[in-house]
Amino acid sequence: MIFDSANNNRLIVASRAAEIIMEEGVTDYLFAKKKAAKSLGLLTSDNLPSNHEIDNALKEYQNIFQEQVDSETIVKIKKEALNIMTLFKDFNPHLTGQLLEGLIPKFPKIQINLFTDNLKEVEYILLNKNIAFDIKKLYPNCIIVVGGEHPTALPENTLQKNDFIDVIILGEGEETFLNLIECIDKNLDYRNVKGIAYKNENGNIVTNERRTRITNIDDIPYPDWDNWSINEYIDHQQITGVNLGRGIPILGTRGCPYDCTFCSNDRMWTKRFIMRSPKNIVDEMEFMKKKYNVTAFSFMDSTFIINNKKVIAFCEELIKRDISVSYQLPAGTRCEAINQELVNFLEKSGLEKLSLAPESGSEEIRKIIKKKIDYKKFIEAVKMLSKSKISVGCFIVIGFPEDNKKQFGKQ
Ligand code: B12
Ligand code: SF4
Repeated sequence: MIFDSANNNRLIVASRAAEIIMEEGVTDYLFAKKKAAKSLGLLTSDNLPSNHEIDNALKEYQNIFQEQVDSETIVKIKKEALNIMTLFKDFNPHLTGQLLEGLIPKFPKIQINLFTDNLKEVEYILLNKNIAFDIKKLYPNCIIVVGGEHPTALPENTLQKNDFIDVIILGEGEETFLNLIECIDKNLDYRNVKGIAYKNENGNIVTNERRTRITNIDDIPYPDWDNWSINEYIDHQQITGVNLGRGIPILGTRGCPYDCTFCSNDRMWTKRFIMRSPKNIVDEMEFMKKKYNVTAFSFMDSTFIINNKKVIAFCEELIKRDISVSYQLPAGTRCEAINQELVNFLEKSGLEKLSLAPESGSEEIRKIIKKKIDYKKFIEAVKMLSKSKISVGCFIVIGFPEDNKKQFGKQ
């Protein structure tokens, strides 16, 4: 990615040091620096800011505080600043170890900016908009392409809000993105490519016809980990779920047949649920084990357990091949297909953790959001899983528009 973490950390420390100087009347810059770095857990020689950086941070604070006079606002701003600092502290920019300048020459014709919109506006502005902005500044003629569930669900909104985005890939990226690049490479008009949205010369948003879903998903090549810093990815535990060792994400299925009201799943994948063949999934696991010594897999599926028989066939394949790996389903799965036989297979095949997603303890809310969960079945599934070695988690959403104190009581 693009951020230079050492530099960011220095600025965070400078900012905190400036606060310490203001709050505690400290005059010794070195003392303030060390105290700030220590309180943020960033105490290495690389992270200590220069006096000049602290002066700048102080000036920024003073500018803000001169304009905002009441103490309530000051407290609010400071809290916000701390939130931002925490965000930076937690954000680990050495994920791929590539700086913007180093990344661009590798892709001279087209630049890719990959993001999921976030509820937190501040994170959005800092981490996403700036990246696109920086790329455009360096390479004004580049084409910025985004994809993923958010822009697919809301292409107009995404293009309207983000001047720097040129093209959105709607839905699955494999065919559409390739087609787009081929067009650009041959100097053809890419605006005819199926499955994209873009802004035309009059500023109007055009959404092209969507491509049909890829059905032969066994034929999709494995992720190209050779072109990615896989060891850094593993070391920084970028995977979702609990730490089970050297872990990477994997996908066993695409889509979900349900239609919960709050979920953008159907816009992304339609309601068609497709599972890879057990052999194909385990082939990838074995390949990753042999090539990169990966021993733990996090399934990123929207809902892995839909078809009881197919999941059992996957477990059987994994047990038969005996490749000594563990796996987890942290993204939330349906409970309808879970029975004792399946739990036994899941446990035997190395499943360590699974999450269910009832979303609410209130039957009324579940009805409103069309969760379609049979509560009795759900409780049975939790009981069966709890008796096994598999640890089970549940996703609960707090704050559906219809939620109130009474509903919370049922959580
Ligand atoms: C893993 C995951 C996470 C992990 C990511 C960790 C990691 N290192 O990967 C964590 C836990 C951090 C996470 C956090 C959040 N997540 Co999440 N997450 C997922 C999950 C389960 C899997 C993503 C994935 O790998 N999918 C598999 C790949 C193959 O699919 P894909 O990403 O859609 O990519 C395909 C296409 O979209 C396209 N494509 C995608 N990007 C791009 C980019 C380009 C340039 C191109 C050309 C194509 C392209 O090509 C791909 C292949 O076809 C999805 C659900 C799902 N099954 O997709 C939710 C999901 C993406 N998350 C979601 C949400 C809401 C969040 C949070 C906002 C939750 C919260 N309230 O905090 C945060 C946001 C974090 C952030 N900063 O953006 C929603 C997004 C909804 C939306 N409309 O945007 C999803 C869809 C779940 C859901 N159904 O509600 N998430
Ligand atoms: S079950 Fe999960 S993935 Fe499927 S529609 Fe509901 S929330 Fe979305």
